[in-house]
Amino acid sequence: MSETDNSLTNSETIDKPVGWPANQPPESTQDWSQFAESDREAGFEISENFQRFSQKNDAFNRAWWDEAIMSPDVARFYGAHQNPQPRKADGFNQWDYALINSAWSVARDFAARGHPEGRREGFLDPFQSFLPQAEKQVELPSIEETTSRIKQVAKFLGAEKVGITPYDERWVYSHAADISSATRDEKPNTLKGDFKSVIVLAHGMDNELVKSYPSATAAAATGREYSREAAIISSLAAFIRALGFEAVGTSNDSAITIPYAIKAGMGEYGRNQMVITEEFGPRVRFSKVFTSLDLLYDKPKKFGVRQFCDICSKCADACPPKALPKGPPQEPGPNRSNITGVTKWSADCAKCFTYWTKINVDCAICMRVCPFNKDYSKWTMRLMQRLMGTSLRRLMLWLDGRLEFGKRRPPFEWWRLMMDQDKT
Ligand code: B12
Ligand code: SF4
Ligand code: SF4
Repeated sequence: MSETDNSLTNSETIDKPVGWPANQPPESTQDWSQFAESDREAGFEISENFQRFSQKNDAFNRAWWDEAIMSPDVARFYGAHQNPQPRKADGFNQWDYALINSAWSVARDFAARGHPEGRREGFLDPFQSFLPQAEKQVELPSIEETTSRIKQVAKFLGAEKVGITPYDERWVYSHAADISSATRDEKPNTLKGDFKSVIVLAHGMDNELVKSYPSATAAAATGREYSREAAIISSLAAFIRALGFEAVGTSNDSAITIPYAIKAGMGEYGRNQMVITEEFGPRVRFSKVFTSLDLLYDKPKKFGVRQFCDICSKCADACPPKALPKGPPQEPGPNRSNITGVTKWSADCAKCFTYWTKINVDCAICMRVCPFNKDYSKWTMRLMQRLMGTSLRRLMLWLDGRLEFGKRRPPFEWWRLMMDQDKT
């Protein structure tokens, strides 16, 4: 990891937030003040309290060591792949669990291949590359052409959207969580390299399935993207390594994704804790490749999400355990599962994850009900999104409710889609 040389000139001239980054720890490898201007552009509010986040404290890992989250339901939830325990309810029968577990299987195979060495790729550890980094570096064309070739390959490999942002150490987990320890103890983060850029890839989730959240049927939409991500991100990292540059593919592991996605121009942050994109709304997942390649960077993209969220609370109202915030962005967040020193909408993730373990499947009601969750292949929906970014936003919010967008569809209807299409 290295400092980038343009940063110091910027930091001298920029009016930095008071006290920030006076907290920069001595072991950091970058001058964090270089990000002050782009933070402002992206709408990030970071205070002198800022601290990097340890993965041991996220809700998934806390469930292994923190009594506030631990319960017999957690073991049942984590065991649902091998031992799904289907029930009669629509969306939770054997067909539904077969679907979710099949959709997850490639991601789980990737995750499991490193278990003997104490690695859980894609969740706690970055993907290993079996293609060696070429000893001779390829001759690069202009930075514009190099960037466009990388984006072209990412799309060819299956990414639906690609954005690039500078490597920013602040979002890299201070520590990873160790799968070899029963209490998910901290271990050094193995994401290491002389990184300059982070390539963020977006993977749209299946619209028809997301309509039926929460259910095991709908949760296949999440599993399918983790499985696809694993293949796409590993292949993109392998491509860059074959050109002779460092590249590490990561999914949920290694670093917090959302700040990179926002800076890479994927979309805006919403009250539901997700990046809302113009193409898929919040119905999208992200993966990232860290690389030593110098590339052209994208800019944050704003289209009225912040202003819309200020007048909307559909996600917070619909959340069964009331895990989402209703007021303006705040700092600090509700508990140790929130990063310190960032003013933002923060969820009570212990409540969220505890709800998942009770229903024995992941939830995404807050994604389904969001008025930005629409099918943007239709021009009418694109028009609605446009109007949501104007002073007509209150009318659009009312219309969204009136037309019952975001209403849950019974999961059994998804199983009949093909039959219904064949009849017409
Ligand atoms: C752990 C985790 C969870 C956990 C616990 C979170 C926690 N705080 O412990 C729980 C169970 C809550 C969860 C639930 C969901 N998750 Co989740 N989750 C993650 C994961 C793996 C790590 C995030 C993390 O480290 N959080 C710990 C600290 C940092 O949390 P925090 O301070 O509250 O910050 C949150 C946000 O405020 C934001 N954030 C963090 N730093 C900053 C800084 C700035 C400036 C801003 C603006 C935002 C921001 O990101 C954090 C997301 O948890 C990420 C992938 C990744 N590596 O980032 C996916 C991720 C955030 N999840 C995702 C999704 C979609 C979901 C769900 C809808 C589930 C589903 N079926 O897919 C729900 C939504 C719940 C909700 N409304 O929050 C997506 C979001 C995609 C998007 N469109 O933005 C991600 C990026 C995974 C992916 N592969 O794409 N998740
Ligand atoms: S995923 Fe479900 S439980 Fe978690 S915040 Fe969203 S609506 Fe609430
Ligand atoms: S449901 Fe409303 S408040 Fe929540 S993220 Fe979507 S637009 Fe924002």
